[in-house]
Amino acid sequence: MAIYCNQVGYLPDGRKRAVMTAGGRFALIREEGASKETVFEGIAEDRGEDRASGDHVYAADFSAVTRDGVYYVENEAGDRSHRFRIGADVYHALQRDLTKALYYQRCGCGLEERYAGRYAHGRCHMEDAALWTDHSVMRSVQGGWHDAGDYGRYISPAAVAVGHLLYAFSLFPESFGESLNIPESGNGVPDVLNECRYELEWMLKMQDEAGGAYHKLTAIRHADFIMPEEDRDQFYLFPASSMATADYAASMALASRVYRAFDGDFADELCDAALRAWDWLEKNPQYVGFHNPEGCNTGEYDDDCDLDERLWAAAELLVTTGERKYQEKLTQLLGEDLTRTDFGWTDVSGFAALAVLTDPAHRADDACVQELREAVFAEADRLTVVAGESGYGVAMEPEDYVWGSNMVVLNRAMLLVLAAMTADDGAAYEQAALAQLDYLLGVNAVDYSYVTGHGERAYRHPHNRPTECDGVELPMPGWVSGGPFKTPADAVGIERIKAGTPPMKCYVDHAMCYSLNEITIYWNSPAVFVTAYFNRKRSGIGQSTEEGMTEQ
Ligand code: 9MR
Ligand code: ZN
Repeated sequence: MAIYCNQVGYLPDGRKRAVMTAGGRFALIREEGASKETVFEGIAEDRGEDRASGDHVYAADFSAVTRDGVYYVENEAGDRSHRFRIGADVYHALQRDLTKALYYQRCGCGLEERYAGRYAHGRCHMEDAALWTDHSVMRSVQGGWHDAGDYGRYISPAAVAVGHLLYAFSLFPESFGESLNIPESGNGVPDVLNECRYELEWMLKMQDEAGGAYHKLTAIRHADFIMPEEDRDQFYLFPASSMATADYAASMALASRVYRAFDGDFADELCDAALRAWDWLEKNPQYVGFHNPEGCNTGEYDDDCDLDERLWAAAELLVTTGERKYQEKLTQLLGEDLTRTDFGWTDVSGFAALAVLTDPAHRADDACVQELREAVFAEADRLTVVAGESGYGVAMEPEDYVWGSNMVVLNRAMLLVLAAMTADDGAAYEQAALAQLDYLLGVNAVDYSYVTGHGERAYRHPHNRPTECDGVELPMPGWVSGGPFKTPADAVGIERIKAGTPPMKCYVDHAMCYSLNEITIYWNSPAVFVTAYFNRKRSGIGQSTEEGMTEQ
């Protein structure tokens, strides 16, 4: 019999639920030193069969308890949940570590011990890269973040990660006061922007003469399990795609607005890069795809549709410049058969909604605003129903457990947050968003917190090359796992997970499980957005602060 809880903790004013696989009475026990006190008792609600896990589940609701402290849930049989906290600050250290994790991905520099502690390592990937189309042409493109457990660097994932982070900062700035202890800390700029700038400076180097963004910068094959500074493989710049270039235009335009208040020259440079990328898109109105050449096994990040990326670019450039031509493009693209609510690397349409609906100057046409609002509410309503029907409160159908399913969970939480911020009464959306964090942090059928170092039973073996090679027992804290995948694609996962295993249980905490347990920059970044939302100063669930919606 299991009792699954949010192992990190619950907000005093949020809904608090644990999920049990047997019914009956439960008790909430408060621990203080050696003393244990039963502070709440209830009868678990029968939630029936949960489709994604195959479990019959019961919800133990203890929302009534709001007092700070350390607790656990116990059932009639004496089974206990992991320990967790209740407190207004339960997600503070989590948000900090989720953000700091990106520092550990820095490429083209060494990680010094005073910032990286025992995860310090030497400078990596300092050699120039060759153009894939002409190996005799070399370019200096050092910098940026390693994408994931591999050492490649890819434009669409970079743009999306920076997008999540910059929106998190610009909408919830008061959640970003804490120092990350990175080299730039104390320079007067919030550390999340210092960290993003490391990626943006690299992105500035990733534009070709015509304004296109190189699709990726990788070797031909993924490196062996070696430290990054030991990887001496030749890296190549692969040709621009329309998807990468549109993501690039969008993220650079967004960044130019955010950095304007801190560094005007840098903002100008970003804006200029965005405009040159837009120019490339205008000259290349047809889809320009990317496929790995024969023999290349590094990330492909292919996508058969570039319209959502163009939509995002049009929205960001409209909000950045106010120019009519971007509105026209936005209107035209909204006439296409596109989603409007996704925040992943294949589908970035939700960013267009985010840009338009949170624009303090309301630059977009009313019709466009109306259309995006409706799309956001329709999807948020659908997700709220899906989450309500899930025994675990997660806004996922069984078929949604794809490679990197935790990204889907977090992107949906972002959409619910956007709905909460846009609605007159956002309380229900906000509670649904919070339930997604519960799932990530332990209210799931495998009893793991999917963030390293956070929770009594946090997963410990991310597929991440430095983690396997650095000789340190524990991984860096703050990494989101890709999570369950209904059709595992790596050898260990295929071997360990029996056919017919329910999707939510298709997970193994094993370092070789790259399709189940890798880390990526763009799986952490939406978690930063969601935790930053819940870490902002607020008077209660459902009450967005005014600052959230206005410009710095
Ligand atoms: O996240 C990507 C996933 O959606 C794809 O199905 C998978 C296979 O192409 O690739 C994943 O992306 C990986 C990328 O190719 C290389 N860096 C690590 C990424 C996460 O596993
Ligand atoms: Zn590197």
